[in-house]
Amino acid sequence: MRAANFTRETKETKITLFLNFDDPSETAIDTGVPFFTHMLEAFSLHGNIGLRLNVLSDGNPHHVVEDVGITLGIALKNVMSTMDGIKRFGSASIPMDDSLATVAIDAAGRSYVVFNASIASGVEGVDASLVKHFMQSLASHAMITVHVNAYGTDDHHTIEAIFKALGVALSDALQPREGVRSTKGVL
Ligand SMILES: [Mn+2]
Repeated sequence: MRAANFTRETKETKITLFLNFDDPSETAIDTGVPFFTHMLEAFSLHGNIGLRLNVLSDGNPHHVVEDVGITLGIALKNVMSTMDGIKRFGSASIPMDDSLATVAIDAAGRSYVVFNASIASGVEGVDASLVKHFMQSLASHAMITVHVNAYGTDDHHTIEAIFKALGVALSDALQPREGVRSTKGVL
């Protein structure tokens, strides 16, 4: 099964996470930051990714978003480590009214983030720098490359399109595929 559990506890947060690419019905998300919960629900639903996530925190959105990114990244790396071969590349371009987000992923052990998104002020403390920080936390712990390009006039739409595209792109990249998808012969 393409799934992994992970629990991470610091003085700022305690996060329990179950990530399951084979059963999207197993989803229950509560981060304590309503907009961020909404974003992860969009990620899960549109990516067809099961995500059970419970967060106890000091209520600081920065701590919650960063630490969920780290925990999700570790769980994702664990899922990939159980797979014999994966498609490796995944991408999605998702519109939402005025906004368009494109996310491209290379899940091959190389951690890198390029983040180009026009987000004016964000929603409920989830601003552009925090969305970027989430991607960096995720990418550095999962050892994946993530490119985000997004524009829009409504920050809610732009951020939501990014999270939907992230889910769809990730689901695409983690499709099982025979053999090692690298000219080096190893990922
Ligand atoms: Mn919404």
